[in-house]
Amino acid sequence: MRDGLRRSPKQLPPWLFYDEAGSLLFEAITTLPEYYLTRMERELLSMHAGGMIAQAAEGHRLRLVELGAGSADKTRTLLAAALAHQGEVEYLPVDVSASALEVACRRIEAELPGVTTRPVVADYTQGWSLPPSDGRTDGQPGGETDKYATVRELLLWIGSSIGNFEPEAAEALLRRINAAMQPGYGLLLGVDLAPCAGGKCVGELLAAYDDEAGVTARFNMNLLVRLNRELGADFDVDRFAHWAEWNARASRIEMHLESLCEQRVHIPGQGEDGLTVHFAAGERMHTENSYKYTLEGASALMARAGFPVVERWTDHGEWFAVMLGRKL
Ligand code: AVJ
Repeated sequence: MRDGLRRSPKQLPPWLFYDEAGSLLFEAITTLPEYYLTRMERELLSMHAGGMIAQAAEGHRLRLVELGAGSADKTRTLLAAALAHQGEVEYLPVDVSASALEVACRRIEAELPGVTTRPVVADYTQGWSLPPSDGRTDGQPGGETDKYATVRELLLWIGSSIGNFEPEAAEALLRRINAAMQPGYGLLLGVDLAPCAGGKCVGELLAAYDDEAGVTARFNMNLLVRLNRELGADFDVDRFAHWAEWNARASRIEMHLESLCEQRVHIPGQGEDGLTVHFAAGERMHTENSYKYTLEGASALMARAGFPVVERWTDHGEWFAVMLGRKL
């Protein structure tokens, strides 16, 4: 945070949004009329879950691994389809929040008998290791009665979380994941698509990040509330405002916090670590990028990372896409 506030322009990383209040605000965002992403992805997943599972499995038993699972709300239709496919399924949600994982796993095991959950508490950008499959090792038969010879993994990275990464960083992360996978393993990626002729317009995209009810504004501003509470900073939240814009050149939505007047903010620290930050009137502090891809761009990125696309599902207007790639 200190590093980001000393930069010009000032910037803070988006993962700072997600304290308890921020996580609740994000949940509220996903139900906003303007925030089409969650709604459309959920629709694609529930409409095509059977096809996605069949295409990923190709006659093998699947186990599902999910990056940044959170409440795992949208994953349930995929798990239900996997149950229909193979009777039992192992689900390994990876998330930094142990509490979110615990709630999600308890709910899933109660609602979907046959699903065994194995939560993995980890920051997936830092690498992780998965427990072996069901006491057996990958590639081993599941027993005399198992109609599927081998186990395949399907990695879920949905919710368009990829949008928060610089495209090069997203590709590097997928490459690293790919290197740890076996041939045939799949990646199911949820991607929010860039505005285009015949698709969503910039106004509709921007509205998703600057909603009428002001929930996204509170989500953005909560960052300052958090810094005040956790670091004893003295941000006057009434002197900052939510700002969202579409950066066409970089193909991303940017969120900023705009200083409404010239002001100084103090963040206490030990000894030399205390920091006084000056804001000019109108100065913006960059808090989030949300990259939007074209279908071609997303396919090319997946292919470069070692997951050539085998199938993709989109709505008629091509607002959102779910893409399945497979390691060769
Ligand atoms: C969780 C990264 C997918 O970029 O749309 C929502 C976060 N920020 N509203 C997104 C977010 C503002 C969200 N992701």
